[in-house]
This record gives sequence, structure tokens and C-alpha cells, in this order.
Amino acid sequence: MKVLITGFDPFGGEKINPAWEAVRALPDNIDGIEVIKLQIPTVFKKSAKKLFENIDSVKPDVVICVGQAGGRYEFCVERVAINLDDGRIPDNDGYQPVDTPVFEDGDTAYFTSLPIKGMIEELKKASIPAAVSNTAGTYVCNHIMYSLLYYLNKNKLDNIRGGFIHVPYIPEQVIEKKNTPYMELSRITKALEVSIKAVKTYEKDIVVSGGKEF
Ligand code: PCA
Repeated sequence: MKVLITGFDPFGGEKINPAWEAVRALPDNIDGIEVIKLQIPTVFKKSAKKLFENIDSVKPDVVICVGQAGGRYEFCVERVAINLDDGRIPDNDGYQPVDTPVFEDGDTAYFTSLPIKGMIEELKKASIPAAVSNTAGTYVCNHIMYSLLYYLNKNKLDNIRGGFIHVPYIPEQVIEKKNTPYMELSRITKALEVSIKAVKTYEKDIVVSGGKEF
């Protein structure tokens, strides 16, 4: 199995992005699974192009994109991406879309094809605070998750499973942010390893509750 895993570069005034730091720290091989790492820019109009080019050249079995969700407590496996760009802040190229579709001819939303419940099961066994999230937001992370699932859908690449993971801040980012959750970088990297292995373990997802009210 071959996994293409991406992490974003820093944005929003941060000096590092824990998503990329954790992705780059992954081994190249996890129990026989080949891991190909890619940094992508936090830029609406460039991120998807770079991802698509790499899907075409790498020909992975699985694509996992990873981003920072500052303020979240858990390692979050995203369930759904919506066809909407609405930037709270400009991206790294200074572009700030407001209520525009990601792709005019795309569905309203796409669900992940990763075994998210199985992944959460394995993450909890590894003592990692983790949860299914039902919103990837409306910034570049939702944009890349939507773009990925749109691309797989439009090109009939049903054999490639894809999805998105949001990770918390790491300790050095919260020194000046009182009462803000964080997770050690080594634990986030471990959580990515566990997630990758879970994708191999669970060809089909399991049926257990991951629901929440908010
Ligand atoms: N997080 C942002 C974009 C890049 C990143 O790492 C987001 O959640 O949209």
C-alpha cells in the first residue's frame, strides 16, 4: 500500500504548522506501507494543483491531507467537506474568498472515503484523544479536502481512498495563548502512524457511534 500524506505550511502569523512538522517526522515505511510526504501551501489557488499533480505522479492507494486546527483539543478525523470557500483571514498569497464554491460543477459536499470510525477506535486504543469531526471549516483545509474528493470522484478514482485530518497546536505555539489546548508533536506523529495503519486494517469502516450534538 502506498500513502500520499500532505501537510500545510505555516499560516495566520504562526511560525510553524504542526501538521507539516508531524507529517515530515513520519518514517518512509510503516509496517510495509510506503509513505510519501508532501508539503502544500496554505493558498486556495495553488494547494489543489500541487496535490493533483502528485496524485497523478505518485499513484497512491490512499491520500491523507493534514492541517492545523488551532484551539481544538482532539486529533480530528474529518467526515465531510463542503463546496464553499469563506476565508476568515487571507491565505498566504493574500487572497480571501467569501462564499464562493470550490468547484462550480461539484456536489454540495463529499464524504471522506477513509475508515474514520476504525481510525478513531485505533487512536483511542493508543491513548490519543481523537474524534470524528463533522466540519473541516471553510478555509484552505476544507478547500483541499473538498478538492481531493472532487478529483477522485470526477476522475473515477474509486480505488483511491482519501480524507483529511485536523491536528491541535503543539506546545511551543501556545506559550502566549492562555487556556489553549495542545498536543505534543511526538504524539501527533504517533497518531498519524496509527491512522495510516488503521486505513490498511479497515478496508471497510466499522459501524459504531461517533455522533455528537455540536
Ligand atoms: N489549517 C487551515 C489551513 C491550513 C492549515 O493547516 C485550515 O484549517 O483551514
